[in-house]
Amino acid sequence: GVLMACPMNTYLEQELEKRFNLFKFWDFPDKALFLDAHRNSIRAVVGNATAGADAELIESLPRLEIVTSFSVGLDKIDLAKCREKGIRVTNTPDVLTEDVADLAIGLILAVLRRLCECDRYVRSGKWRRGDYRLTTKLEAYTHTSFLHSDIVLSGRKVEIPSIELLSGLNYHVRFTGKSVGIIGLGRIGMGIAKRAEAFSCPISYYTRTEKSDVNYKYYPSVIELASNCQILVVACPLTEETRHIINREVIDALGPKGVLINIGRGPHVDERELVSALVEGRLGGAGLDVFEREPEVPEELFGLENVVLTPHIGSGTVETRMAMADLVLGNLEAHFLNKPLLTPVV
Ligand code: 8YV
Repeated sequence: GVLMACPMNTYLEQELEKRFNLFKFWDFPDKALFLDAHRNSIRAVVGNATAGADAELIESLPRLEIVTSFSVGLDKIDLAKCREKGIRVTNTPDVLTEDVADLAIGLILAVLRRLCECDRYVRSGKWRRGDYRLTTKLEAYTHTSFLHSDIVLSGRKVEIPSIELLSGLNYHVRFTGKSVGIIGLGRIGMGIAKRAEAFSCPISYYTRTEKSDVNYKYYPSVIELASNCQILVVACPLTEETRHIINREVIDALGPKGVLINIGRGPHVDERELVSALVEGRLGGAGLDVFEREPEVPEELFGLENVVLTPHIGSGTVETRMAMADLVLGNLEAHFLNKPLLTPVV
C-alpha cells in the first residue's frame, strides 16, 4: 500500500491508483482509526510541501520503507528519523528549477512594474473612464532626484539614468540594473542569478560557505547581503538554521527602498515583522509565493499595491508538475524493483 499525505496532483494520483493500493490520507478524518486499520499494509508515503512524514507518522507505520516527496523541499519529512530507521527518502530536484527561478523573476517584475495593480486598473474600467491617476503616477519620477549610474547592456557599458527605489515603492521602477541579493545559491538560486544577470543586475549572495566556482559577490551574513542589495531573494531550504532568516533586523537592513522576494518557504520569514514593515512603509515592497501558515495570508497585505501575492505556484506548470509526478513514480518503481533510486536523499 502507498499512502498519499494530502491532495497534490491529479495525474500522480491516477497513476498511483493504477499501480498500487492507494490510500488518500485526507479521505480519513479519523487518522488514528485509519492507522489502526492499515498500519501494516503501508510501505510507502508520498508527501509534498504541505504534508510529508513527521516522526509520529513514521513511528506509526512499522512497515514503512520509503518516503517520496512531490517537492524538492524536504522540510515536512523527519530525515533524521528516516535515517535512524533505514527508511529511504526521495525528492524532485532539477525538474522544477527553471520554473521556480522564472517565478522569482516574475515576482520581481510584477512588484517593480506593478503589473497586478495595472491589471486591476484596466479591468476596473478606470483607464477607459479617463481616471489617469495610475498612468500619471508611472511618470512621477520626474519629481524625484535623478541619479546616473553605469550599467552594462548587451556587453556594452552605457550611462543610463536611473532612480533609486523610493520609500514604500510608490512608483513604478526599473528592474534592469538593480542589485539582486540571493540567499542560498543552490540550483534554484543559481537559476535566479543567471536570469538576473541577463537583466544587467549586479549579483551578490549569502550561503553558509563561500562558493569557489562563482564570480558573484559573497557576503558572510544575511544582514550584510540585505544592506548591499535592492532586491533580496530567499532561495534556500527551510531548516532550523534558516527559520526566520528574514527577521526585523534584515528587513530594516533592506529598508524602505528594498524589495523582498520569497519563493522558498513561508517560515523563512518572520511574517509579523514583514507585515508591519510593509504596512509602516519601512520596506519597499514584496513578492511572496509562500507564507507561514498556508493557505492563510495576512489580510493586512491585501490593500498594498507594492505587494504581489501568489499561492505557492513556483513549480506549478503542467510541464514541471508532470515531470515531478514521473519522478515520484519512477522512484517508487525503482524501490520496489530493488533498483537504484532516481533522486535519493536518504
Ligand atoms: C510544490 C515545493 O509546490 O518543491 C517544493 O519544495 O514547494 C513545490 O514544488 C509542492 O510540493 C506541490 O505539491
